[in-house]
Amino acid sequence: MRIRHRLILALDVPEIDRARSIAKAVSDQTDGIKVNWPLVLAGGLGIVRQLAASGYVLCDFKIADIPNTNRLIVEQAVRAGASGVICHGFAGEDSVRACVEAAGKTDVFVVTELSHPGGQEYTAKFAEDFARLAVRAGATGIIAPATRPDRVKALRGIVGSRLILAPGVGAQGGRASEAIAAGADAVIVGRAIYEAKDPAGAARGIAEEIRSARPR
Ligand code: O7M
Repeated sequence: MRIRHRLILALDVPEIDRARSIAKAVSDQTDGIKVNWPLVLAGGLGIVRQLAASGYVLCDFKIADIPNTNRLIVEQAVRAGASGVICHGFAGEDSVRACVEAAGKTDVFVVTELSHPGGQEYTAKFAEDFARLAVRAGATGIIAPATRPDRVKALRGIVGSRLILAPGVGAQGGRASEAIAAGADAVIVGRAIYEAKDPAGAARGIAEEIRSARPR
């Protein structure tokens, strides 16, 4: 993944036309579009294909099954043109390795500690293990919570130069500048952009805040 703006749009917009127009409006402020179940369940994998025609699409299917099923899911995402996929670490090393093998040149990111309050109940207890697992399995990077910059910093110490993408900015209370200053390579932002009256303006504002935290 090529990081320039340090900003990825979480396009959790189940109205296909609106989703397409928001993606287009913010394309020059973002490094890619993260597509999750709300959009894929509404639009099918065809929407991944369409978005992939004009940029980096990260399929956030939070894959967490046995290795064979993981492989089959990743193959579908790759066939649809995804440049990256996201899997969970809790299904175990063999399951993550199956994703990495099936992905080939496609990026794989492993979720460590979820950004919402419930993420502290279980995932936080194993976040370091998941980060180590991601490194061992040859993943591209990890997902770490922008809502807890101290955790981003701790996980950076484990993953070295692998990428850290941090969701939880805006609607969940995290600040882009703090996540980036703590060591995230990019933030993932959904509602603060797609629910704004002017999504392009909102994306520009976040991109500016990021530049102030870590100038290019
Ligand atoms: O900015 P939001 O809160 O509207 O959206 C955040 C997006 O990031 C949304 O698509 C979530 O599914 C995702 N996300 C989290 O919010 N927290 C996490 O810990 C992990 C993710 C994620 O992207 O995992 C890959």
